[in-house]
Amino acid sequence: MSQKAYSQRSPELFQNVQCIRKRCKSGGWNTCMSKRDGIENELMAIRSEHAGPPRSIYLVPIPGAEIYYDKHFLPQGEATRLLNTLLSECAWDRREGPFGYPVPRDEAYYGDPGTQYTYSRREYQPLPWLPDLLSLKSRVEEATPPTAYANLSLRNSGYNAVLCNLYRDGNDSVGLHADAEPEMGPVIASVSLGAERLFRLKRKSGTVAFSERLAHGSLLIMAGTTQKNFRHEVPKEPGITLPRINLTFRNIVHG
Ligand SMILES: O=C(O)CCC(=O)C(=O)O
Repeated sequence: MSQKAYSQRSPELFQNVQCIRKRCKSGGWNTCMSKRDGIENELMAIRSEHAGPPRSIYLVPIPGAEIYYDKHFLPQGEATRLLNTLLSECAWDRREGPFGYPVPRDEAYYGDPGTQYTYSRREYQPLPWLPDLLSLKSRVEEATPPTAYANLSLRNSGYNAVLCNLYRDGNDSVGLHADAEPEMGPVIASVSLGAERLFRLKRKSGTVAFSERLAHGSLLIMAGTTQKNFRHEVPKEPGITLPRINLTFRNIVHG
């Protein structure tokens, strides 16, 4: 784990590590092996004490797609706090679809300057990052498996924008589509908060390749040729009365 990650996860742990490193230096790191071993053991003990549950992200085996899923990405309490904050703080907007009807969900788009893009005749201009979205972005970047980039021979450039979707209840939805605009990178990370909704990935033939109720606090990553070979949707489920927020982190680069 990087120094930055330690300092964000636990300032107290970070201070401990810094303090041990100072002791290493003052005692002559290279000359005293047994002291060094002792310090390494101490560091390992602190690491395991603070590491929390092991990461549970896994690759879902779907030929032609590259989907990673972590059902427990955010602790439940934190996910609930984030849901409530974003429900009230995002600049939710119900926009018109290509045929002049409102799309069946609210949206808000945040990102770095220059990450504007057009989808389905709607132009998305980034609002400046909300602090909660920016810190979540770092954690999503850290959780994204390096293979998502390595398999595509791509440099890991992280994410620079997030599209927030609010499904107020089961009557809101998103129809079958692929996130394959030319300016959009092929690695897309999606955090779900609130009501569990069905997320379906379908082949071009229409057969369902993946169908999962995305859990409160979960992380799903689409990479590889997923957008090329598949489309995804969140269908209407009229029985659902509670809201769901989905945050899709993207990397937008204009050529
Ligand atoms: O809500 C979801 O899980 C999917 C959102 C989505 O497909 C999108 O933002 O393009």
